[in-house]
Amino acid sequence: MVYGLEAENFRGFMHHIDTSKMIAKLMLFGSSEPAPAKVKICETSNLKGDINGDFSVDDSDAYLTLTLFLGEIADTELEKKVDVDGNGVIDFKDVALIMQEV
Ligand SMILES: [Ca+2]
Ligand SMILES: [Ca+2]
Repeated sequence: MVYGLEAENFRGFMHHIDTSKMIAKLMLFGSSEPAPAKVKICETSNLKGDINGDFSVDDSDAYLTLTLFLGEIADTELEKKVDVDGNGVIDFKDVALIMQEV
């Protein structure tokens, strides 16, 4: 059960990972539809945390991390790049570290 601002984002049954992602999106961007949704993954940059390949670490990278990788084991080169703190799992700390770069 949910009530209050943005409650419409939590209707029906949700997996706890999806609930976490939505809460983080709302906390980071104030909306379930953040502006950087148009970004795409690019593997040309070797900069840790830069997963859209624009050679800077910003909220677009944090958004991609949230929506695509959170909760996944970091075993590919791209996932290792997203695992900013290097603990082997893509988690909220990685998103927070990316957001510190903004
Ligand atoms: Ca970037
Ligand atoms: Ca991590």
